[in-house]
Amino acid sequence: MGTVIARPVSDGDRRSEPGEAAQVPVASRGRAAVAGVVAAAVALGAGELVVGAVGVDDPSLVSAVGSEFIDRIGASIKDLAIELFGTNDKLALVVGIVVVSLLLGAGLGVLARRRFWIGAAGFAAFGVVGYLAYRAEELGNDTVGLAASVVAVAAGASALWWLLASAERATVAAADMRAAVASSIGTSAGGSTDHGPVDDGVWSVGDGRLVPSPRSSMELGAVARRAFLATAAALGAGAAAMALVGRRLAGGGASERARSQVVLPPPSSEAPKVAESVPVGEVSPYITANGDFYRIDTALSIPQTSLESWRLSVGGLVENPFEITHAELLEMPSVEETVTIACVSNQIGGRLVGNAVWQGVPLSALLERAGVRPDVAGAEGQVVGRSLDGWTAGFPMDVASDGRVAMVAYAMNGEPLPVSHGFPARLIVAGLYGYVSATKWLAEIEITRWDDFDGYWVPLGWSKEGPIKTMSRIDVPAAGADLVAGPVPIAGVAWAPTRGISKVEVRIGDGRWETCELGDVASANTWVQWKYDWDARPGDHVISVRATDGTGETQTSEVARPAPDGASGWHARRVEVS
Ligand SMILES: Nc1nc2c(c(=O)[nH]1)N[C@H]1C(S)=C(S)[C@@H](COP(=O)(O)O)O[C@H]1N2
Ligand SMILES: [Mo]
Repeated sequence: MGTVIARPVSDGDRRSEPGEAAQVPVASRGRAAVAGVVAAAVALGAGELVVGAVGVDDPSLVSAVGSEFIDRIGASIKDLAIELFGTNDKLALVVGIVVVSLLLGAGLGVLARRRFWIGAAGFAAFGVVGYLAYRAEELGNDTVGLAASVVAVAAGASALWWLLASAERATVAAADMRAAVASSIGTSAGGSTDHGPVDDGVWSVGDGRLVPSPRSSMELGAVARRAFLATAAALGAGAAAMALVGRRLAGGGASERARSQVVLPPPSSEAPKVAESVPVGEVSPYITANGDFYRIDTALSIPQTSLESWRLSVGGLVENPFEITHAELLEMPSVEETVTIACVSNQIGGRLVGNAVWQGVPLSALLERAGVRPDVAGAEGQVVGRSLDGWTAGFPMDVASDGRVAMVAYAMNGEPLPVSHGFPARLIVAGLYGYVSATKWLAEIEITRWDDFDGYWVPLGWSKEGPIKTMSRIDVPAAGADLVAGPVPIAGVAWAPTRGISKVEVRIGDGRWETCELGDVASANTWVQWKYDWDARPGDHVISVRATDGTGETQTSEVARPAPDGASGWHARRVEVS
């Protein structure tokens, strides 16, 4: 009996097909890489879903890994990260972790083509890293981390298995197609005319059994490739959906719910209201709106809490350590104070500084109730704030008792503290950079000896003491602005919290220092808006600014980078006047 396909295509034949290096059909490298990427996405998505469904307020595996990264490595490159990504540094980290995971997935996919166990082992290793990071993460429940890791590994490995099988079918179909085409060219093409219903366009009879016809082999090849792509796309979409649902479930954050229940008491003393006195174009408003306030912290997942479960404990070297609830904190007499806080990482002219009205309980009231032991009441002592996620900052006891504004704040600009700014309570200490004082998501105040404890950033090379340096910033005109000759307002802000600002001067090029007009301030703890009416002449000009603090000391021209104790130097801006 004549056949259309002289040499039937079978598995046995395919193995000996010249040009096919593999002895067994394997997925192409490209498809295997795609399979690996999608499988890694499935693993990440499944992990998110488990955390969202079971853990609710626990951080995700990705964020646990990110936190570990921050604590181990990230901290030392914090300034670089802020420089590169600004306050999006956390988003950049998460994106980075996801991208690296997907790339590793691609590699595992390729390795797993012939030895699936390598892929499975790779996913298991992923899972172990995720789980260990989770255990190290203060916020995470270990059981949730274990469940998320196990499910992520199982889902990722299963997806890889499935996709590789699908990719193999595409390879097999492609080989069938090549073989079928080759053989149909090698024999009497179109032989079907002689042989009755042997070739219906889909199947041919070869050696007494059905084999794909040349045409249908091509179609089958295309079908198998499409099937692989469809499976990969569907799993990829499923991974994204799991991640989104997981994040949505987790993001129903307890703190956001708790915050909406807070009813703020009226403060026992109100902060003086200050009118915007230098309303010049884009100059920073005197009070920074909560939504515009810079955010800097190491928290990839914000620690969550409910009003019922939150406690503030005050302890350490005190006579009467105690714990208070949220309700008890809000029942205590409170103050309202306008205070400018700044980040030590703020560059000259940078935006990591803001001014807000804070309401809270004076630190002195809490320390008095606890009864600080006399041997640590002075320079020997240290006040350490510890957050719900284990971050710490410490400042000298002297600072707590020298009469400056220092409080456990629970409201910011008349609203309960926003979650990203420390809900339900944080420390605010006038005159100190945030990294040594402004503990957000406050859980504990501990009195220690100055020499016995270093806060989070100190072992990482930052100065143990962090008084805010006198600084001034030009807000208008904008950098590189094209200006027209004539009157041009120059304006900005200057700050030296606790000392206040007594004078701000600007200089055009190498000209004389000109004294600026200053706005009103609530106290020496806030920045001041300043303005100078410049009669601009055509040309290229560099505008510089410097401030003098309330003690009469003028801001140094000496340029210092933020590390280890804050940037210094005069802010300058080049403009063009035509
Ligand atoms: N728990 C916690 N509190 C923290 C930090 C942190 O990383 N974790 N960062 C501090 C730093 S470095 C600064 S500058 C301020 C910033 O406060 P903000 O984000 O409300 O502007 O918070 C401080 N409080
Ligand atoms: Mo900071």
